[in-house]
Formats: sequence, C-alpha cells, structure tokens
Amino acid sequence: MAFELPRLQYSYDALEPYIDAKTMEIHHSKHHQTYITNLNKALESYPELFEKSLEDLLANLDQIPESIRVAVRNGGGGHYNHTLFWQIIGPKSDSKPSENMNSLITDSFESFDNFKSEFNEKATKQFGSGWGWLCQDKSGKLVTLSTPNQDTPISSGLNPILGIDVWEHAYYLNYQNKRPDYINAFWEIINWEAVESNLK
Ligand code: MN3
Repeated sequence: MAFELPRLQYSYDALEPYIDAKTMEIHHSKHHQTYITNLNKALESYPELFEKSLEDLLANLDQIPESIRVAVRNGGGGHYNHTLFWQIIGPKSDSKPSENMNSLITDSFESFDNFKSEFNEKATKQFGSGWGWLCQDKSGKLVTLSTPNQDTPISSGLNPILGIDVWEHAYYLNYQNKRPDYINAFWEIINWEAVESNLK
C-alpha cells in the first residue's frame, strides 16, 4: 500500500505565535507530501517493498536496491522525520516531562538544563539543512545528535523520541535567518506525553 500524508491532530494555526499557520500549511501539505510522493514513486519499481514498514526500510537501507536507495533514504527519511515531528509538537500547554522522563534525562545528561543546551547546540550548529534529535541508544541511554538532510537516526540503530526540523522551510517565514529564535520557540510547543510514548 502506498504511503500517505498523516492528518495533523491540530489546525495549521494552532501553534501560533511560535510557528505561523502559513509555514505549517506549506510544510505539511507541500514539503511533507513531496517526500511521500517521491518515496512512493521510488518503490513503484520494487512493489514488494510496499509490504515493509517505513521503519524497516530505513533501518536496513543497505538492503534497498541501489537504484532507489538514495530516493528511499531521502523520501522515506523525510516521511518518517516529519511524521514524528508533527506528533511531538502541539498547541502550547503546560506539558512537562513526567517524573520518569525527567529521571531518564537526568541520568543521561546530569540535568535538564544540560540536556537542553546540548540539544540546542546540536540543532543550531547543524550546517545547512537537517535535524536535531533526542534519541535512545541500544542500551536505553538518551543521546543528542544532529543529522544532515532527511537522514533519520533509525538508520543508525537509534530510536528518535524528539526531533526538531532545522531546514529553513520550517521557520524562514517567521524567523528568517534567526534559527536560534525558532529553536527557543520550539521548547514552548513540545508535547512531552508524545515524546515519552516514543520510548522503547
Ligand atoms: Mn521539513
């Protein structure tokens, strides 16, 4: 079955003033849709691959036929990353990390503030387009990292639980060249329940 654009659980203007409605609309209905269209187009030449899950495809890129590997990496990664991104943000609320989440963060980074500054630094310093991440490694420990383009941590055996899109298309209308301001605004709209539900 072909991959499809997931519905958002909130309206395009629900994240204002942190992310504006126009950015959300273009980002979801155009950018995300294009990754899905490209992924589906690539898989058409190997229809048996439609039976695999997106996670399976991305976790085993070396098993994808070479002629479509780059398209699956980019289109599939784009689909996976954006689907996660829409889930872990939401209308501003008093959402806070649970006790469990907080102690996982403290175990891995010594304090929440350390985690936040590490995460911000990775997201800010990712050169060009990419993503900043909080992931679980194989031992269950939390780590921060960034990835270029639409590369996704699951291709490196990590479990991403929180991610920020730092492609200019995610923030340029509102923030222009001020990526750090966008990253600061992101902290206001994190849905910590959704983040925690990504733990394995
Ligand atoms: Mn994007």
